[in-house]
Amino acid sequence: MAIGDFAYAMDGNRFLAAGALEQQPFAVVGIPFDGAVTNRPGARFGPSGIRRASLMLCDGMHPYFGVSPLEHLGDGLDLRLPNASALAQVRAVVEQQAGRLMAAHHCVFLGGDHSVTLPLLRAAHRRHGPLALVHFDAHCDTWHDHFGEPSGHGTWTWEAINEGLVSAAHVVQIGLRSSGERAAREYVADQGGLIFTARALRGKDGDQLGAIIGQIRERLGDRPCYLTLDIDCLDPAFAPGTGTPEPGGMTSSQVMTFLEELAGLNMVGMDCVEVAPAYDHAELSSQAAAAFVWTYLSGQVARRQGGASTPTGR
Ligand SMILES: [Mn+2]
Repeated sequence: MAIGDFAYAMDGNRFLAAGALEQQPFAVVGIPFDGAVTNRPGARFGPSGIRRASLMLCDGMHPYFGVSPLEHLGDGLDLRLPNASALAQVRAVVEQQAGRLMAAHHCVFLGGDHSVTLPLLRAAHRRHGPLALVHFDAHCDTWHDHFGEPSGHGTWTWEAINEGLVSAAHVVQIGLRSSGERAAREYVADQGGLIFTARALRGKDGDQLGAIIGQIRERLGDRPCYLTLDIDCLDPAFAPGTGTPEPGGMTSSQVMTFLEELAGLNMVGMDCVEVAPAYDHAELSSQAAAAFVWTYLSGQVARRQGGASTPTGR
């Protein structure tokens, strides 16, 4: 079997039971790769888990945005990745294939571990220039010594800033709480970006997040913005199915509030990473991921139709 002919999770399910890509403006694409994790592997099965969990969302209007993204969406199935452990080689293939898809569609990528975000940002940067970044995560991902290796799933934010893919002052990290030395934990803030730790979000939801959301909107403005959502931003009570769980995290409803209220930003793409179904219970993590992706897509469909600032639901 030649390199590039193999995919782990081509199980025939499609996100929201969407059809082929064809002329659809929006695309969901899987990246079944978990060769750069530091703890528990399994995120290569994230795309199939999230797709399976999305099936009951397929026939409904979004209750807040008043649209159904299914009519505007195709499923590009999974990227064809080399069956390799060489991270640079896998990333080069991801960047090339994702770049082609981004040229034709507004894409949401289903990881895979978080190392895939770096080539996705490289591809998005080539189209849009230096990006704003909204980054949900328990982890800062700004380490540059990855347990003795230069790169992994915990280094991509540092690499993206230092490659100039993202504008450091326009990086926003939400939900951070893992252990780590100060230089890594505070790196984004030290470079001029914004960090809202899980501790800073405790007890706040709905309107209580208004000041933070206003600060994010004001900072990011109309700059092209990429959204990356590590499912481990959620507390393990909401998302146990992930490789590197960190107790004390965000609730599903907090994340939903951010996704709804930030839908009016100039979003150019999203990924949802680190769902590892083997550690899940009752598909909680896959269900959360599917609902987050659906909400993002609904917000972007509404925005395209001119309605993200005046949703029809409540
Ligand atoms: Mn993480």
